[in-house]
Amino acid sequence: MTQDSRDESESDTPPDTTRTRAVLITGAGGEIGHGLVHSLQEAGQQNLLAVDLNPLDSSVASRCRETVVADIRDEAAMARLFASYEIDTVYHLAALLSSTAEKRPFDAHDINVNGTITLMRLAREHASQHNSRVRFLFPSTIAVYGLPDLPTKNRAEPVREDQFLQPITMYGCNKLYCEQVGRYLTWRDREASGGLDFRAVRFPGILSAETTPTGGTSDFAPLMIHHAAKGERYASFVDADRTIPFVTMPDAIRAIEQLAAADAKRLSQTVYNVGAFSPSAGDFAEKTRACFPEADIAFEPVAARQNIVDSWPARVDDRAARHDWRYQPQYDFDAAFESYLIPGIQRAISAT
Ligand code: VAH
Repeated sequence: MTQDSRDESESDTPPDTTRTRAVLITGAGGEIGHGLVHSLQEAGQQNLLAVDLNPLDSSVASRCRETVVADIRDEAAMARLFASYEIDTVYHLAALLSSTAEKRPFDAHDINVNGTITLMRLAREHASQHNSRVRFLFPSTIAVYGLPDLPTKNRAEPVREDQFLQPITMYGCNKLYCEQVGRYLTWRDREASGGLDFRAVRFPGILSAETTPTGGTSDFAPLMIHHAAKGERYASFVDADRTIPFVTMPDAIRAIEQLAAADAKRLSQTVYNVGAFSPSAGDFAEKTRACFPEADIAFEPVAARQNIVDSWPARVDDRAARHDWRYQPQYDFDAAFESYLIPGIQRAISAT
């Protein structure tokens, strides 16, 4: 190869600045995706690119510039989006959740790890071509924790981001590993003119008034409430005394948006806990019965699923999020029911 031809082949093609700036959301049809697409569009974000394995509801699709039905492991489909737009933010929500992942651990690894790493690589290459930082928002989870036994869990102070990182699920292992790769790449790109800016929120269980969860192990609480609202019996797969932290969907969405918007200089870490309230499954049942006196709720623990809940902290220490990017949940346990879940669920039922 001559010097000239090498120069030509290696020359940095200037980025096409006429391309539209856009935000990419994977798993856009999932529980968080639904709320996030609505919220970003209502905040004026015109150019949302939504990817999901299944066709999106019209309520989501109508708010997006482009929707793509694809598996996130389909590298060509993902690469086409990066080639067609100037993507400055990725919300990578697609994943197999904890209970499904226990049934299909190697599929979970492929989707949750290989799919995520491919997307990080594409985002990073895109950033370096555009001499920019691509913010890569990753919903992580309290499933990255693995407390050794129930007495230790019950005794523990609110758990910090660096404690008890011995997950007992494939999902927890997948998320913990991706957090580490994201942190590493962000650190590695720190002095480059373009690179990845990875940021993760470790979510607890999330309670949505609009959607019902599937495949997760925190599902016992939202399912209890949604079944009661529809007049259906529900048997919780964990016992009444079991406790993990929860947050409402609006607070979860606000959290990930706030972290996305935060000035990088204010971030002292790449991974943040967020919590709001930590009722037991029995507290959920009591509150649900107070709202729906006819509710038929039973406790029929399923050992495999209860063991997972037992390995997750009862409370998380989220002081770093509160300090660095002013995380402040609006709903406590009572307000979550009275001002968000019950009115929201009733609105959804009367609309059907
Ligand atoms: C799950 N909802 O149950 C998720 C979550 C806290 C757990 O990440 O798998």
